[in-house]
Amino acid sequence: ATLTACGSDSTSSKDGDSGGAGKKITMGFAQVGAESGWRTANTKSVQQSAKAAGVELKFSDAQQKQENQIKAIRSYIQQKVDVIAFSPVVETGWDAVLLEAKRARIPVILTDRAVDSDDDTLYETFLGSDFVKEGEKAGEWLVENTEGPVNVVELQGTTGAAPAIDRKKGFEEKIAARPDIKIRASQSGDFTRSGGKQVMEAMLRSNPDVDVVYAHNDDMGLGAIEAIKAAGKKPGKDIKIITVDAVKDGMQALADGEINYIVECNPLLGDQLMDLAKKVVAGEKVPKRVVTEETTFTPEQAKKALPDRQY
Ligand code: GZL
Repeated sequence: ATLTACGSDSTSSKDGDSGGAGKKITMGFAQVGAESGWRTANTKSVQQSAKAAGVELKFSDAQQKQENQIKAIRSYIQQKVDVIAFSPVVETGWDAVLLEAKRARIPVILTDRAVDSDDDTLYETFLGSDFVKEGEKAGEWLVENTEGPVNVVELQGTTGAAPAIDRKKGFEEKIAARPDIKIRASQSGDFTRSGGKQVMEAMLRSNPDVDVVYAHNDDMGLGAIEAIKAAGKKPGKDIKIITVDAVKDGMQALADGEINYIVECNPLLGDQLMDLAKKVVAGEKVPKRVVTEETTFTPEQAKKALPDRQY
């Protein structure tokens, strides 16, 4: 019988089906961190799907530091895993380590976030959302649901991260249709609740007449709600809030009327990732880009969807 990474006989593999006669594959996954509800849900999805797919998973949390992700990828190369998957915390600075993986003949799958490398032979496929489209959906809602001058403050995601760059891009493209919608301040809250709260406190002091907050994720939007309440204003009423993700806490605030609109970003990438990994290891052709399905939510839709939300 073929020995698996843990040295046991693959036919007796304890974690689900090892895919018939196929060898049980080992995946090295370098996760960004645990900065948000979205990330927690994404981690759970990867771990549960690996178990269900009979994939041996080596997992690391980089605490949002690129050097930790690079270290983790290097260790997976040394351990000679069958496939490496990761969500690049920022877009730049990956070519060297991805070249090492290529030389070691270990295929790489990008999940969730993208790299800006010109050499797309450095990864087999990129599975994740279209962040520009997410920003466009947020901008479209604002254009269609406000009249007259609108002062916006923007809570950006992690500086240099694909979702932060692209959600800003898509939003700005759409609000260009309304010159009376102006972004008065824009700063990174690093995708965290505390970051969103701190930045919003400062923004409220310098922009007392702010009408709308556009937060690149629910967690920063929830932090902004705390700051808005502390300033004696009603979130969702005095100051409207648009966020991205649609994790449970965000959807609850939406149902409660403290957030006005959420653009969904689906973290449940695990099953698709394991399917792509098995194909890639088997040498099968896979699409270079797999875009995740996702929607948008109003308060009414959130009330209906909340009971069934998995995360
Ligand atoms: C988006 C993902 C972002 C989420 C944030 O796919 O990379 O990172 O929107 C998370 O909540 O921190």
